Amino acid sequence: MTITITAFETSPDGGKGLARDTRVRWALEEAGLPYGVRLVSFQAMKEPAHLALHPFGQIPTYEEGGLALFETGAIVFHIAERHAGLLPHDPDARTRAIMWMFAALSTVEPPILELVTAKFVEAGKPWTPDRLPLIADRIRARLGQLSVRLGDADWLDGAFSAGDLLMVSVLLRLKPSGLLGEFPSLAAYVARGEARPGYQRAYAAQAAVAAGVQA
Ligand code: GTB
Repeated sequence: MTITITAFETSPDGGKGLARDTRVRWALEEAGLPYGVRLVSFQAMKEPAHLALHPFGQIPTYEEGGLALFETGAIVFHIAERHAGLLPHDPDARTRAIMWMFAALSTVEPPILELVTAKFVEAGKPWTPDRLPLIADRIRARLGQLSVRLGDADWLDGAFSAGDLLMVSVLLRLKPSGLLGEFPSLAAYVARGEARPGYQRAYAAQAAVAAGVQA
């Protein structure tokens, strides 16, 4: 069955891999699944054809036969459930990997998104200079806890899983802030994720869009 995802026609990050189609591309690469990409403009994302796929007018979306999905957590979970390589077979280990998917999206990502909002969306607001250090400290607290749990392991719970894929994807957003560098074990964890051939292929594919050379 053909898989088609959507991605920004013009990503605001200029192809640095920070838009959320990268994590879906990465999951597809880890699973060894070919996929097509439909690029959408900011205007097209708010039009009825795209809103029928994504009620919030965002990317990425995922289409496979009659199935249409939005939300990267649900998309990565769908891929991981049906293909080898992203979830362990052992039932308890599988549930723990899914737990880490939720942890990435609902516990670690929110303060990181707050930082992005404060820095870019609320850049000139009078409250922003006071808010930024508070948000940074909330992120530091989460990173500290996460680094304790990771310890000197390569991945969060045994072999690489969809939990690591989402956690690394979430942490990557912190790179420009310098906060990740304060936690060397997490910086190394992210680097291990980035070094995976599947991530490299996903990154190259989204960078090709920004460079205007998408296959
Ligand atoms: N919870 C949803 C999911 O995980 O799928 C969130 C989806 C989402 O935020 N999509 C963003 C979007 O479509 C793109 S990824 N935004 C357009 C809109 O809402 O109108 C977020 C993103 C955007 C830009 C950068 N960047 O330039 O660095 C990074 C991440």
